[in-house]
Amino acid sequence: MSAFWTEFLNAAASHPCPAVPGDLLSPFDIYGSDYYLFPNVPAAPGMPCAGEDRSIYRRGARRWRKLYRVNGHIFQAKRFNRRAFCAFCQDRIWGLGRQGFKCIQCKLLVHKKCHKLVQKPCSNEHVDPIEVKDDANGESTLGRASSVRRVSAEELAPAAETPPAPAPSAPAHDLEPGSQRQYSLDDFELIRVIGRGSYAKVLMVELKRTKRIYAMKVIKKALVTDDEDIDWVQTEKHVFETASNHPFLVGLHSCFQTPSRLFFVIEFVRGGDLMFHMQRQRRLPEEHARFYAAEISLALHFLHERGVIYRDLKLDNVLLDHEGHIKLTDYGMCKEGVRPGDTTSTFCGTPNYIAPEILRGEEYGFSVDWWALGVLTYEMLAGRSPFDIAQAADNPDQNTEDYLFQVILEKTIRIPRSLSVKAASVLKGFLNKNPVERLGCGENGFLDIVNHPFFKSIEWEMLEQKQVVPPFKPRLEGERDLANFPPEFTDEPVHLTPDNDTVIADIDQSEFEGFEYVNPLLMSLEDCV
Ligand code: ISQ
Repeated sequence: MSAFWTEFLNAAASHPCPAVPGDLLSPFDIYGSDYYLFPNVPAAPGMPCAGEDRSIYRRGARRWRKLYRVNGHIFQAKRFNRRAFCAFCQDRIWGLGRQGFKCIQCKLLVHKKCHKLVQKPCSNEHVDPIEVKDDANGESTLGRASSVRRVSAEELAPAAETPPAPAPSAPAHDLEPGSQRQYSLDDFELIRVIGRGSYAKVLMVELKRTKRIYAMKVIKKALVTDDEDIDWVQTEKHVFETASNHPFLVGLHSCFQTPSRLFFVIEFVRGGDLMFHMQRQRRLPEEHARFYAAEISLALHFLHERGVIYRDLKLDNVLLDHEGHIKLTDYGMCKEGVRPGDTTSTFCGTPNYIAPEILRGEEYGFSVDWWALGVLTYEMLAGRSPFDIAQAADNPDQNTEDYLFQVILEKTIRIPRSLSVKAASVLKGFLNKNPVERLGCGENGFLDIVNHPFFKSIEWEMLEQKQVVPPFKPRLEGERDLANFPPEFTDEPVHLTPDNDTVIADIDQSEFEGFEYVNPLLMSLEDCV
């Protein structure tokens, strides 16, 4: 059971905001009554419901670990920074990326290729691995090589299939006059906290030289030195670079690091996220939901065409710019290098948005993003999740993540009667539990979405050029107005805690080599200032 759902359901139980009766049907008969994601009417627009804790709505994405069971061992893919030898064939474990497997119980180390052949059963007791500290010349360290060209996160794919990492930029002192310079923390004034996730904190910052405002995502290295965690940083950076060319994806300004932290400097999107706005609107008119769903579709299609599955579409990750156009953010869950027809299998995402094929443990492709768009569109139109577990707070058996997954897998989704036939049809299309039959996943792919009756009024080319006026313009008084960001973030002190030498001593800095980056396009814009 995730902390989010526990908190969400407990809060729902202790603050029973009355749901609006009548026009909506409960998604599943088992609940007996409707439950809304945003169930109350606040005292004034923008105010929370009585007793409402807004942080409960902001749930984090997770990547579940892939484990391989053989003879009682539970193996996990592992990258080795030290010399390591296979307990089965005794040979050295070589190669880039996750070249070996380690039993999480007895710590036995083996080659990936040998793990199925291991005959010695797991004792469940720790046995000392054959792992030798690297020698001084570092000839055998793999961390250095892998930080430049890293095998993608979880799939144990051959290194050759991984898109090459961008060339690392030179450190500041090596730069030719006139070439791009590196940034450091001193270049920025930290203004406010605007967001927080399990790994990162997002700040609003000012680049002192130009006085331009940016968002800055700050990640503690100590939290990502875990083998499986480190790859998403690299993925996020790659996808940022791809994303910088699309109007509905947040772009990257620069990356830099300190001994304790990684910093992504990102374009600042001022209008807040859809979760924030949905909490104030209850549900959206179809016209508004159509506009957002269409812009999100274009962003997803752009990523898919470039071999990226987004895998973390949710209200919190859809930002609104000052005009009201959407921008997707947070690329840490993305899967790169996916060609048409390719599949992947990592169990990851945010529970409420995870597609049935992921839950069934099947191989999956771009279909999971169209499912998540269905969940999000449902939330916009109905004001609640299609998988709300209304009475779960009272019933510990239903108060679990497993129960939510069972609901996603098995229960028929009921569409509110108040919705139009076309809206109901598009929701049923995206929320088809069979990915082969899902809207956007057939032979015609994205064209089926473009041609769906729900989107009939959309002029797709105009939309992509931001030539369609958004249905809602966020209220903003000036460039630095943070009225659209949750006070639980903006009220937080903005400082970064001082570096702790003991924590830094444990960080393998070679993992982060080549992280520095400056977006050449944004740099040339800045030169115009
Ligand atoms: C850009 N602008 C506003 C908020 C953000 C949150 C996360 C990432 C980028 C952002």
